[in-house]
Amino acid sequence: MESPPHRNLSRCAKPGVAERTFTSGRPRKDLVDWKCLLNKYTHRSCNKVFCQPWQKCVDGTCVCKLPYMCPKSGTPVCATNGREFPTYCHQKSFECLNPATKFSNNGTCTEEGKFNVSLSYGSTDAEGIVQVKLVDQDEKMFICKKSWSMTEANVACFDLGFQQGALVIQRRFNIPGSLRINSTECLHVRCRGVETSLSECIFTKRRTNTYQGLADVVCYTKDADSSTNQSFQCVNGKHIPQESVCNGVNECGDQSDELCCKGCQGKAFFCKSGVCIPEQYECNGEVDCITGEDESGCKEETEETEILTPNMDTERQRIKSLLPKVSCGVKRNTHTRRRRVVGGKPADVGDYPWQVAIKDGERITCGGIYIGGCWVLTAAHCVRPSRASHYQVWTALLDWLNPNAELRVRTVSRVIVHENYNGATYQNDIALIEMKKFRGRKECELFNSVPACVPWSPYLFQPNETCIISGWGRERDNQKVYSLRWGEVNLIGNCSQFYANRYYEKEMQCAGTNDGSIDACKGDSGGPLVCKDINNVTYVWGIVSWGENCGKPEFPGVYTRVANYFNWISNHVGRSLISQHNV
Ligand code: 4AZ
Repeated sequence: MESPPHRNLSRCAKPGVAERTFTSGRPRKDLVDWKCLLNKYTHRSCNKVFCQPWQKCVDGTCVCKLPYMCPKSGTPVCATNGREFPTYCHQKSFECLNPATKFSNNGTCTEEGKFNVSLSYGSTDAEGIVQVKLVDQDEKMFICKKSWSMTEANVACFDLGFQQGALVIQRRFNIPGSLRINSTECLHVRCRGVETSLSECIFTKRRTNTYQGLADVVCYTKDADSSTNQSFQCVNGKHIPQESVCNGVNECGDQSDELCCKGCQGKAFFCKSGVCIPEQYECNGEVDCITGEDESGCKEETEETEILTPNMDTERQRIKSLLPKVSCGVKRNTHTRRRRVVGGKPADVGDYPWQVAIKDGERITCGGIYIGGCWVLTAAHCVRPSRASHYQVWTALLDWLNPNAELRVRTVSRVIVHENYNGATYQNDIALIEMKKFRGRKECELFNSVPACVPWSPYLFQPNETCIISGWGRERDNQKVYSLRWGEVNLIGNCSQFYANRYYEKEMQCAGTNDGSIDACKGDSGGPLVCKDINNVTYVWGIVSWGENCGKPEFPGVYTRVANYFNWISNHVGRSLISQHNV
């Protein structure tokens, strides 16, 4: 949800998934998902976090976009090399490719104004009291300690060229006594933590009659670092105290201390994707959890906040809102609901607009999932490339004995089976069907169908979440089914306990019910296991693949884990068709 930055949002009801663990400063090793740490996730891992608007997600990593891909609208900014850029996005994209060229100021480049950070009164270049010279000021100023946290300190160190950020912010440096007199004047600074220069943060002038203390920092250098068995090693090599992990604050500087969490401590919000974010990001008008729950159930407040300095964080959000969006997973109109798998219930027209049937010759043999354009996802074991001309894709079908008016039939131009599909183990049981366009047409024109979204991260849905299967497969007593049926199943973790040596966690997903009453069965293969996110957007989380019998609780249904194949799918159908964030 994007909303104008001047409006404040607050939460009216906490979602059930937001789990908080408060501790009293003791290290909480049980907050960390150690297996997840092996993936070495950082702020550039788009399985865990959104990329910046000047980046795109490729193979799980945020990579730099080229400046020309930025939205055109915006005002000029000046970079540290004296070069002007048409917008902040253009500058950040250029910087992403050439990290030495940082942001300097909003507006054009002028001679008199240059932003500058320096450290004074330390014994090395890497430490000292922080001083900044703002663009429109002549003199260097100190920063108030009160506004100074690891977030700001990391940015100051990045600015000075220390790529791992800050080591500590609590060291006292000896400053000349005369300085203490006028140090009631200092700058407050607030950064988001994603900046590479302090000039991108928000500065406000404060006057108080009390000595506030001045911000200082020791930037990280290999020599200064000391690891103990109580410390946590960040992906960038830096060591931080164990008790700083999963607290919402990016102490590492690369966010690696906040991305593999089972819960959060302190003032942090837990995203169910296993990420801790600062509490202030909850209901701040920008989605931070990839699963969206930090901006769900928020109520709008009428309070207005006035922004005094050029706010590059607001500008970043504005750029984000201008990026192209794909439309998927949202039903067009909730049809006038006429009331009416193993178990399950009959579906109505328009209930499952991504569900398709695959007809091979005279029979409907499998299900499939429409994902946009002319593309249908199905199971590899359902199709053979050499039989492409024999297949038909039936869309918007309910009952194949009495076809409804919405039904559309398309022939197939191409079948792509995963190159590592293994018919013996059912590994990589995934295939794409490309439907033929009508002569002279550019699109497939399936007006009664809606594509399901393709999940770009394996962390979008978790075990125990309830999802939906649908299909024309057999009923429990092997009874034939002519009409589309659906049922709710739960995602099951730890499925090797049911299928020892046959279950591949990364590639497969089990789902079922405790009593086995709802299950996919013969004929449902290739069809969808869909899950809805917090905003009711539907994702194809699985493809019906295999299982021992049907409806047996000790043998849940096994589905192809679609998120694992996002890159494979996007390589064939094109990124822009399925990429929801940062095309
Ligand atoms: C099948 O034969 C099949 N209970 C599909 C799903 C399941 C079992 C068999 C899962 O196509």
